[in-house]
Amino acid sequence: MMQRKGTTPTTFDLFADDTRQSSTSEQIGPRSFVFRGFALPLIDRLLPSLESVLTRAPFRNMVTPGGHTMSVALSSCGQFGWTTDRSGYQYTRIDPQTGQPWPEMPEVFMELARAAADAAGFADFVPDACLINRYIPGAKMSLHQDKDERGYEWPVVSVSLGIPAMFLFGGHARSDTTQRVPLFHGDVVVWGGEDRLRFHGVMPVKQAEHPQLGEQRINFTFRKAR
Ligand code: MD6
Ligand code: FE
Repeated sequence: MMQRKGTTPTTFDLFADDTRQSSTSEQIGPRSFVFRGFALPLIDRLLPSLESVLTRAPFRNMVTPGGHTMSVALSSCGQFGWTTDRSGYQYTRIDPQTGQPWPEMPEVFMELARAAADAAGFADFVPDACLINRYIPGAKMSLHQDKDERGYEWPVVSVSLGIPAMFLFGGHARSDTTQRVPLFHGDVVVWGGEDRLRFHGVMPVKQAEHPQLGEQRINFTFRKAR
């Protein structure tokens, strides 16, 4: 079992009433946790739901306000989707690529986000936006803060699927030192409260192949945008 210096893994039960399974958690900030394998009991429902969302809102490589094409391909589901173009970043109700509302957030996505937030001490989380990111080998996410939401009283819940990645978890200044947190298929990270605006990113993803998802890493991030 992966263990990091300075963190205290604790064992707890997931979904105690049906698919009983234990998992470990690591605390990476006062109100930030990594829940290892937390998404695995739901994986057989998550993957078909993901496919259905992607049929209606396919991945696209967006262009940032600075004119760079992002190496991570994005889609969204829920009431709000996250888009970026030369004029800036914003949440929209309509997918600009299809002219249609973003696909509804699948029930199993909502369940997962809620359970993970609850495990981190944020009861009754009802996300209205789920960003879906696809990292192919070499793709990365530079250090940034998630701050396009209207308020910060709810956490960000981030789910990793597919090939591994090294998550960087920094502080409140871009120059603060970062913790390196390896993330694997099924891991869920939650950061909120005083940690909500901490800088974070993803190092360039290494070449690898996952039995179910192939040569890619899929990340969901759930937020309350409005
Ligand atoms: C991750 N992702 O992929 C963390 N933030 O583990 C993010 O922090 C993120 O993928 C904003 C938009 C897209 C992202
Ligand atoms: Fe982020």
